Amino acid sequence: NKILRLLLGDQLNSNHSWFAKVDDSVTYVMMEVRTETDYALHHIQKIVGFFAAMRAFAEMLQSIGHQVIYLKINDSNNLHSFEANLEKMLKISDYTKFEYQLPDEYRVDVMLRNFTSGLSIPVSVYDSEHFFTTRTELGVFFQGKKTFLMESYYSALRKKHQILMEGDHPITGQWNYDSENRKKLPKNHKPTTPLVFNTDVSALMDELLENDLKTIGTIDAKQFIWPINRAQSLQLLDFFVAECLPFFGSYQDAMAPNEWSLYHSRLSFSLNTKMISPSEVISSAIAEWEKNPERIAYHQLEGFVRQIIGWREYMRGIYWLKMPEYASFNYFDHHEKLPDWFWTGKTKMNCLKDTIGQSLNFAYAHHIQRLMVTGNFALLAGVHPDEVDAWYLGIYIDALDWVEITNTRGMSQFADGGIVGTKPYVSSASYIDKMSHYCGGCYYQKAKKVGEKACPFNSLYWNFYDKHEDKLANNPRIGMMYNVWRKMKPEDKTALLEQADYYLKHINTL
Ligand code: FAD
Ligand code: DLZ
Ligand code: SF4
Repeated sequence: NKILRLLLGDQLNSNHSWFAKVDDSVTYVMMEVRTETDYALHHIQKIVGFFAAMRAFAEMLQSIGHQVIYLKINDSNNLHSFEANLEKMLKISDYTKFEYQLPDEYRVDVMLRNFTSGLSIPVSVYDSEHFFTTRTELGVFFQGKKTFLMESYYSALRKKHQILMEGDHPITGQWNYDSENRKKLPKNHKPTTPLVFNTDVSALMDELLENDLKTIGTIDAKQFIWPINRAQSLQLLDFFVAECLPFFGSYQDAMAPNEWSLYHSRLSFSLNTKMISPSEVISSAIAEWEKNPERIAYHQLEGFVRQIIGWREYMRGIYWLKMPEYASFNYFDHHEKLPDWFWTGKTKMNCLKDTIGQSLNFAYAHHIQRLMVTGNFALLAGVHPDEVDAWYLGIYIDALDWVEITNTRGMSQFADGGIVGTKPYVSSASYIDKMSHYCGGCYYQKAKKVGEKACPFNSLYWNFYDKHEDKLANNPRIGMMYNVWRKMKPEDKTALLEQADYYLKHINTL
């Protein structure tokens, strides 16, 4: 008996039952391959983060006695795709069985199903033992329903897993604390300094430099900021619950210049690679709240639990229910290109300069920056969802198709016509100003709609509604905006549309 087990770069779950005992008949294989580095124009920190974490995981497995074959990016025998490497390994060795864990990505799932269907040895597929829900659970839950409300899935999962529950009721009697969770950062409030790791990854960086990899963004390879193993991931979790959780809910939608992390956990990379599990993240947050209820108000905790039990599991369920069609949805039939400055951050719009700038520097932006700054602008500018997806998939350290596409194409671009969101997340300057300290330092004037230095968000916002009236006017959550638009003086409307047209024609100079 000789088993070959594949481990993908986002399957670094040391608590998986595969690793419960050392078995000499099992060989694990991990590989750094160009098909994975090149499926998007990646941030250098994403590639380094994945490779460093994969290497650390392989070393950890070897140190406790497991047999691991690890193909590095520069190994001369590396054929640079999962299938090609596997095919060769299975040909030259006498493995009697091939095993893999369910991948999170549709593309890899199809590839592995096709690949294994041609094998002459038995194949077994295992769960990745990470998520609260299975791939199909959401589909079953919403069967026969017209809408897919995150809120109802979230409460069902809270009940099923008895998280912050007393029987069938939420412990405080209330599910939702959104009204307490949308505060601007007070002036002169200095958020906690983010914990970063300063790991020296320069040897790995040198290997990457020998390749012709095309990447974006900056890196300090002597002081790599992201967690690359379970111990660092747990350290980040401890830091989060101690320092950030007390403020998480209140300021989860807030934005401020040069504050790249605020009270966010930055656990998405550790979670998506499975170095830590959603269940231990939730348990740790709840335990801290139980220890310090006077320091951590309940709504701060619930706001965080909702992201993980709610949004994360929900997005995964939608992905598996709606793929592969989801990847081609384009509800508004948008076809524009992303402005050039999405790749450089060189724009006079302060909110976009800051958000794109920090994305290039840290491979990270928090949720509201992704949704209401870059996503909002791309939607107002009519950019093709393929372009928007490719940008998000490349630039963020936590970006994996299953959670990137549902958030980008779905929640942020409304390209799914309203599966994950009930209305498009677009705004004029007033929302950005309400939630951030960006507008004060901007070249553009937030209150100005037309003319010199008018904030582009203002005219683009009305232009979007005007252009898509047929698709949006009947939406009960937006009808009100059309009343305002229809009552506007015709000359004001024309001026707004002309302003928007001018900005769209000169988009690269904004
Ligand atoms: P926190 O604010 O600390 O939240 C805690 C955790 O909750 C996160 O680590 C994440 O696991 C989960 N979470 C929060 N919001 C969501 C959400 N909407 N969907 C799924 N999980 C959520 N998240 C990714 O993990 N990968 C992506 O590629 C990704 N792309 C996005 C693209 C767009 C356009 C938008 C609007 C959101 C995207 N998100 C993505 C969701 C969210 O922005 C990130 O999970 C979050 O910013 C990660 O930072 P954090 O760990 O500090 O999160
Ligand atoms: C993101 C990523 C990158 C950049 N490189 C690799 C790699 O070389 N080898 C690998 O196994 N995984 C990598 N990953 C993560 C994969 O994209 C991810 O495992 C699959 O998409 C399945 O979700
Ligand atoms: Fe962004 Fe407009 Fe505010 Fe400038 S004025 S920061 S462009 S919203």
